[in-house]
Amino acid sequence: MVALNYLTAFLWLVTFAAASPIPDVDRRGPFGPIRFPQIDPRGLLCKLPFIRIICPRGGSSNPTCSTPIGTARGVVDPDGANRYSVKYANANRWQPSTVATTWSLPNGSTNITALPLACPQVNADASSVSEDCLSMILYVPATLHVGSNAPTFVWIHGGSFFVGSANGPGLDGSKLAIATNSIVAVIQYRLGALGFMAPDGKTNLAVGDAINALKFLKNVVPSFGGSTSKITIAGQSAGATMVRALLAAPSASSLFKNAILHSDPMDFGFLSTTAQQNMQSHFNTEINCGATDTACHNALSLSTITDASLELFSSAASFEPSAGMSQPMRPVRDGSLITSSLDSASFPSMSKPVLINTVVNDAGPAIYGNFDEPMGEQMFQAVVFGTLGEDRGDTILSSTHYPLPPTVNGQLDARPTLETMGTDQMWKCPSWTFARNYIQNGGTAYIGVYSVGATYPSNDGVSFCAQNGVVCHEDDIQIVFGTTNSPTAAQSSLTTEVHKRYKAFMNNGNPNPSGVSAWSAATSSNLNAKDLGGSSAIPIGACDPSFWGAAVPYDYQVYP
Ligand SMILES: *[C@@H]1O[C@H](CO)[C@@H](O)[C@H](O)[C@H]1NC(C)=O
Ligand SMILES: CC(=O)N[C@H]1CO[C@H](CO)[C@@H](O)[C@@H]1O
Repeated sequence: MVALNYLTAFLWLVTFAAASPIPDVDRRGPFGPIRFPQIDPRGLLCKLPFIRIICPRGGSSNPTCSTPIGTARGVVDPDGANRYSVKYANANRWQPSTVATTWSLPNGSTNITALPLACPQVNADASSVSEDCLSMILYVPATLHVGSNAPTFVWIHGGSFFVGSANGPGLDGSKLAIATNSIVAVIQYRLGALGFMAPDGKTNLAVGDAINALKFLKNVVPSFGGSTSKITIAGQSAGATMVRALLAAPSASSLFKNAILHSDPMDFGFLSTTAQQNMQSHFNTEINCGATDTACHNALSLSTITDASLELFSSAASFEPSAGMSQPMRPVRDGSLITSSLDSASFPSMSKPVLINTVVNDAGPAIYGNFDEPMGEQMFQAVVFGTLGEDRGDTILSSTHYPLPPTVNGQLDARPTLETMGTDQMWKCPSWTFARNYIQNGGTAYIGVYSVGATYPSNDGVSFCAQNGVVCHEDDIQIVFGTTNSPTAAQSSLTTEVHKRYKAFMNNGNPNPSGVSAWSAATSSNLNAKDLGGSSAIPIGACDPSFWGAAVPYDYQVYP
């Protein structure tokens, strides 16, 4: 039993905590290694002599823009767009944020070139974070002017609601902004316990931050040439879960028009209030402050809070199984901000067009990052049972969906099967189930699967992800942003295609501009999943409605 628990814990731990910067640092949680990246803002890179030349120098060409809340001052980004870092909201510790009413640089800075400091998180150098972190970076093509009515693409970074920032690798929005003739806004929000675990029981502070970012944008984008009625929200991994939370928040509905989800781990529903309270009391014990003792909360050092946050991140699944392993602190179905679960059990009527994307090997980093040796059948079964429990494990193992590969030279390696299963369970099948529910409730959904990617820095240590034809979790990010280093022809071509499609989608809710192949909307009889990077039909496999979500329930069905 001990061995099983250990495996359970192993499985998804590494998965998507690594949405941002390099290098990864190993930390040992109670259940095994957790890799969290260290912050390496481009600001630091710019200090390296050999990179300096491509960084903005300031002085020669500093764009300004007059907004209703003051003059924006920016720089020309190395990749060509005008770049403005700005604080969009203020918040006291564990209080709801409020939208900024004057244009100010992030964190009291006076340096227009500097990028925002990240929100406090584990393994970050004290000088690279600030609690005053509700900032965003705007990338604006120089050709836009008041009246252009350009769309805005709001990117919400991933990182398990625990790490990450607007400065993550590949997130320079300049090329995307220019290619789509849109404003790209890369936003930050509070992470971990600071964003989700107010000791007095307030929840969803980070979701409130994202809503305030949208309110801020709605107010200022016209000054930059943006249209208030063409705001698209997009995110990857936990960032896509945030997009899902915004789709479930009636108060956010008027703030955006379309949504794009990349690799949302939809197997996890929003937390129930009971789960939240259970985790909250654990956290309050950890910080040793009374629930409403504000003086005690404010006296806590940031490292005390991030340590307690890490403790909760690592242990939540052991005492609150519904929390799961990879993003235990996440949006809560609190009945006020988030009013529906947006899963098969509860779906209000939907109207916004959505793109729902995953990548071919979303589970690659989790499986191959944890198991670097071929895996025999016994271990395979132990992992399946450890991850899914007895009932679901039995159904999986007795189905025909997940055959083991043939033995080669006397050796079996079950990892490819496990990787397919993990991708199906956490990302692909629940995303497709979501799409079916979405369209049955009135919305329009397009499903995509990225079959060409660019290895994200956090996957560099996982050799599986470097293989030809493998697209690991996060490997779509640089394709979308057009920030792949030395792209291959296939990567360039997909980036060009995606930029065309996303531009059309942002403008009219349909990713089918002329000159690209048809991407049909999902219907209840055919999801029409589009191969992004190839032209294969994407097999439905175990995402058949009778299997995942029915014969084998998702976590959100096991723990409603
Ligand atoms: C402003 O920030 C940039 C980027 O981080 C840095 O290179 C530069 O030295 C800073 N300038 C000042 C005056 O601090
Ligand atoms: C320039 C500036 O005001 N930096 C501040 C950023 O935030 C940290 C902590 O919140 C302050 O200590 C810095 O002075």
